[in-house]
Amino acid sequence: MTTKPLHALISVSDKTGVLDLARALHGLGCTLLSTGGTAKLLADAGLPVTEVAAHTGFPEMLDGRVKTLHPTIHGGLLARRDVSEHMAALETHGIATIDLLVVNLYPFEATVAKPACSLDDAIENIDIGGPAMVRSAAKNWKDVAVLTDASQYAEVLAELTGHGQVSETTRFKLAVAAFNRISNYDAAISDYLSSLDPATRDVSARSAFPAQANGRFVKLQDLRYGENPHQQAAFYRDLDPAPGSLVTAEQLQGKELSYNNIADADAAWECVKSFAGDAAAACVIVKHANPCGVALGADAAEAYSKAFKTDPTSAFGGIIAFNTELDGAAARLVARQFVEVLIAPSYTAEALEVFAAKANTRVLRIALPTDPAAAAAAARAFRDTKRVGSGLLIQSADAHVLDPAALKVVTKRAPTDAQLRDLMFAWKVAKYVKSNAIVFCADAMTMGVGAGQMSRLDSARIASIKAEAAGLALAGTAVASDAFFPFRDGLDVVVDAGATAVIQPGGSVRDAEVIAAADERGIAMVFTGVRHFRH
Ligand code: 93A
Repeated sequence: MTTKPLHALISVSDKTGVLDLARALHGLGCTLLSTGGTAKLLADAGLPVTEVAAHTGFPEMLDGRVKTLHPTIHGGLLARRDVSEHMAALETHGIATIDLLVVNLYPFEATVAKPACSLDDAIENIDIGGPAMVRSAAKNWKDVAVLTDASQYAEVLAELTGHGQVSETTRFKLAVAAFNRISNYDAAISDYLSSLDPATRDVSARSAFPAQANGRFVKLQDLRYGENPHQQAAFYRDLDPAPGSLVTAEQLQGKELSYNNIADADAAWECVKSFAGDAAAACVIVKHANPCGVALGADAAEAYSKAFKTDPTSAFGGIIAFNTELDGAAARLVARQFVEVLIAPSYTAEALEVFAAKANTRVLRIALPTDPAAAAAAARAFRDTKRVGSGLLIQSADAHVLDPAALKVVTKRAPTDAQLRDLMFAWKVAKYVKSNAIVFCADAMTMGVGAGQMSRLDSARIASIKAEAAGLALAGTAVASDAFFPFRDGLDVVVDAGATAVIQPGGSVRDAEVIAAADERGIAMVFTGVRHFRH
């Protein structure tokens, strides 16, 4: 790149900040070349600008489909300034170099995100000339600076103003960003088109699982190691993360997050978020991806105290999430135990002070979504993935929210209102417990959690053993089972332990046997018709 860009080509759909940029470039002595709409904007602002059509001697044609696809443009972008034959060829054909390219593309992603978008709209918003120029400029990064996003304008202008040129490092970074942008853009087009039935092309019947799955993620941070120290790892976010998701967290203090911290923090945060609107405060304590204590309370301190009581042994070194502001009183209680990660939507100054003394504790702040309906829609749209060998399993998220009206009472005894509340609470928790999940609850608090066993019977036994170890009496508790009881034995274990109400999906071939057992034992049982396996 010469000491300063002599020729800049600006062609942008999103005109944010472009006038200021063009003005500054003009002030630095750059000549300005532009496509129709952009040129008009600059000219109207009094800037001297040459239209690409005048520059190439070829009019924009085909409704703008051909604007910049011309050797005069691509020659000016692609010529290597250090290769004399390249420069001679430009000379022969009267082509001027283009040293700075500013392009953002037709808004394909935003267009197809609109529910009423037709296939024709989508197709017209596939930018061809823009990506072609971006690729040319990015390939020739040694000589050309390519800007593909308004967020890059300030840095580039600062370099040009300060040093008269864009540094090699910045040009390379810009080129990488440019190829990333093109790759994401093409992936969005590929996702969209391959979600259509080729015969009908009916945009209202797009498949959620396109013929090709293009994962697009942006690295948030490198991690010291993966699940184990001999594994390497990094943390990525979706290109367009859902509001209120873990990737939007701000770390206020503490050691670097580890791979397992992040996985557990996500489990805790997703679980605690599901209690929005259920009580003033909810607290979830997670260990090894499973909740080991969940409770609702009048305030954060009460919710935490109850959650901690479920399993004080496992809570050691846990990940603790609140769905409400953490105040000083709650912080002082939490600070009595060893906490790996603390998560809340906000903290009082007093709470932060308590943890400032515990410099290692990772404290995360995550803003709750401001629009719950939009957040629910984003949750439903979320695709859950799991690698298997050289394959990828993709499913829609388990975003099912149980409506109490959908419950089917299957026993002679119906649950009381208090039991119903506990059953609903237990069911919400069970969704976040690894299968086979058995969750005992009472008064909006987990009393025993059995997780991740190959046999439901063992999960039931473990839940009651843990309750006993924690000194919690299970008499009169409500129990959730994430999937149906295949035999009556599991039900007998939870009733023997003291449960008087059970919530489960139903659907076993032996439902009749299990219902008869529940009636025989005199408990209330409801079926949800929905299962919450979690592996
Ligand atoms: O229709 S195109 O694919 N054909 C082209 O030759 C072309 N050149 C630039 N679209 C093309 N562009 C795009 O036009 C740019 O990527 C930019 O998004 C847009 C700017 O047009 P205007 O300056 O007329 O608003």
